[in-house]
Amino acid sequence: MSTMTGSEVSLSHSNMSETAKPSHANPQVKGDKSHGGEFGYVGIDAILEQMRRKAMKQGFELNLMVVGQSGLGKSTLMNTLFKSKVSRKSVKPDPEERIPKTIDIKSISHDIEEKGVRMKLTVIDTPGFGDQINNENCWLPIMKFINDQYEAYLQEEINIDRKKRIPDSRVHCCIYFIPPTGHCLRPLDVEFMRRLSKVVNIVPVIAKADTLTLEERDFFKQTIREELRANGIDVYPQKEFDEDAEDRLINDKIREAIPFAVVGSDQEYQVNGKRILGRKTKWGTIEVENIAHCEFAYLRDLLIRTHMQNIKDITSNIHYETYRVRRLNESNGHFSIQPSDHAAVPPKADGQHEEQPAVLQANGVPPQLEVLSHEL
Ligand SMILES: Nc1nc2c(ncn2[C@@H]2O[C@H](COP(=O)(O)OP(=O)(O)O)[C@@H](O)[C@H]2O)c(=O)[nH]1
Ligand SMILES: [Mg+2]
Repeated sequence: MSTMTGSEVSLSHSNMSETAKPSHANPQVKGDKSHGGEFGYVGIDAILEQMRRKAMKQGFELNLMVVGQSGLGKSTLMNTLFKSKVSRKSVKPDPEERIPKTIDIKSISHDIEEKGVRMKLTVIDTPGFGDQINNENCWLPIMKFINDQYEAYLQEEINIDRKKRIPDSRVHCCIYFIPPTGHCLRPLDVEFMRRLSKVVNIVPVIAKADTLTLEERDFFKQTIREELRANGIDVYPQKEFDEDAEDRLINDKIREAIPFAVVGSDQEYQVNGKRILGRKTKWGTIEVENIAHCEFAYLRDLLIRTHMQNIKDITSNIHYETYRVRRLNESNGHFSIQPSDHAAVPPKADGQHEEQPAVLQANGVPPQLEVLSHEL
């Protein structure tokens, strides 16, 4: 399994083939340095340009889910994230129907374009999470929604006549909004993240962080990190999926900084001649993209600028794969195939697979994946 991405691939300049004929090996690629006359140049690095062009043509897709109590600023933050109205403002519930029977999960897609790069962003809003008096099992409809998307993908994938590009509605990342209480996580937060972190990438954030003082914020962040650790909750970026020392270095910094204390706003203001997104108060304007004010920029960079491909790769290679193997094992329960030694999915470090069927419990690994995928 590789989570290497096009943008992360770094090919050192080729000196592999001393005998390669250089004369015709200088593809005239836009933006490429001239290698004319350079002996031994094969042009392998031009693959990057090929990948770039292919990716540009296809565009990018990201499916983000936001979860948290109403009023925590989920819609506002999504609007902030993409500086456009990508998500609807929450609607005040009608007093007659204050307790909805089910959580109504809504997806809203937007096509965004920046510097010629197209991106389809889908925000999946889960209004009403944790709003009821009894919040037991309120994670269930969300878990079901996530699994339903995996199922839809699986059904497309196992079709004999499958589409070249399977429509991807899988949830790539779930942003979980923690209320800014300054105390500790609530049992509901722990329960949700403990269960959901096994099926989806979770990025916890402290909502409305402007309500906390700097000391309160640091203390709360530290408390949350300790509680996540104590409860064996592995949020994104998961340590076990770091691929090398460089990954580990970058991701350790992120792990030390989570949960990001964010402030959202879709209002623009003029500050020192610059237009900024902010929240104007009696005592000043909070600039949401200013890292001296809040950590929104860290969240945006993680989701879009530095880790988007990795978030999608982990969804596909780990979370979806785990689901796929479980489903295929279930429907092929009568097969008695010996577990193979080489796993397609690395085992979960915490070994917590209490809700998985026995075949996964043994080693947390899909033993029959290869054989079954051929059967299909
Ligand atoms: N103080 C503060 N208020 C916020 C923040 N983000 C949103 N709000 C306000 O909180 C209210 C609810 O926001 P909304 O985005 O609709 O919350 P949702 O129900 O979670 O989608 C609105 O009045 C927002 O203007 C924030 O970061 N700080
Ligand atoms: Mg909302």
